[in-house]
Amino acid sequence: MYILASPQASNFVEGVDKAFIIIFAVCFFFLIGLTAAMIYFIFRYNKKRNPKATQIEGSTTLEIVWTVIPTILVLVLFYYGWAGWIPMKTAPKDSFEIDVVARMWNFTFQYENGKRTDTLFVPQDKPVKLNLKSLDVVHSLYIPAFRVKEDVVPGREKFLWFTPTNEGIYDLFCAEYCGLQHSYMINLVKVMPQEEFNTWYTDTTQQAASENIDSPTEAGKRIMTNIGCFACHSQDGSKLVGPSFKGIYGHEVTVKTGGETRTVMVDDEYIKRSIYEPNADVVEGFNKGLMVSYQGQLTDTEVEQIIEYLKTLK
Ligand code: HEC
Ligand SMILES: [Cu+2]
Repeated sequence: MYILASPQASNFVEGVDKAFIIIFAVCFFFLIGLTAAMIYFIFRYNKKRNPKATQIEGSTTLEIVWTVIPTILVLVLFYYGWAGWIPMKTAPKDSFEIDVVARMWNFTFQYENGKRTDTLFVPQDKPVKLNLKSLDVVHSLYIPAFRVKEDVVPGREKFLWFTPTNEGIYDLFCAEYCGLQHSYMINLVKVMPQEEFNTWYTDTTQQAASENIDSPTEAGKRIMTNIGCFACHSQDGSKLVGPSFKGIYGHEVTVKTGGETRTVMVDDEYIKRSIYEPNADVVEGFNKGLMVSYQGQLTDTEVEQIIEYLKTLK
């Protein structure tokens, strides 16, 4: 019973596990009971023991019993499911809000102060509300240890909330098949005591670092890792969903622009356009529409840092 062995780390664990155990117990009881009755009937009423079959005309009492008991059972199951589900539908007003952007194939977490991460950092014992947004197809955000799961649907506002109750690191998955690298949409949730979280949250040196402290190439690589470019682009020359980044800068590439095929030089301008309007120039041999625009998600400075890093991939 995986769910019982799974860590229990949010306010929803009790309600969900209770519903699960009750449903499981009822199913288990009937599985054993029906199997036992079947085996008994096979022996008791076989041809040798019961050569002459009895004709049974029907029984009102029996019919009432087997209608009333299952109805009550189903209503009990419904009640526990409902009771565990309803609190998930309204997030407390004072929730700490985090925007989640899902795309093929990663989740990015964006905080109100501008911090952006690929691990979800949350404070312990405080309600957290995730605003879910998808840029391409349907994804689903699933945190087993918190017993929460919600589809992330393009063009629709969805949310999910929870109060983490235990410090620690837990798994976070995409639970809706969303294409080739779906199984790589695995991230982590880190639950920290409030004070530690505050220190992490207000520490903007990491942010500053990506802008000026460490070298622009390092910053570029980190941004690309965090935002998930390497899910589709390799750095070693192998072809994934998109072309490899190896040796891309300064080389010529054949692209389709509109209906027209042309050869262009990969320079700053071209890369910037590839990031902001990926479908303007489509590289020959690759599919249009897979890469969605990073307009609004990556600033000009960040794009420059990405370009600096791409230049190093000879
Ligand atoms: C969902 C998969 C996917 C993700 C994620 C993705 N790309 Fe792409 N990318 C593609 C595909 C497919 C192409 C080729 C088709 C085209 O040109 O639109 C492409 C093309 C490119 C090109 C042009 C390559 C060339 O050889 O001319 C660049 C540059 C690029 N992407 C950069 C990025 C950067 C930077 C990121 C992260 C910020 C990123 N891509 C994220 C799929 C992806
Ligand atoms: Cu997904």
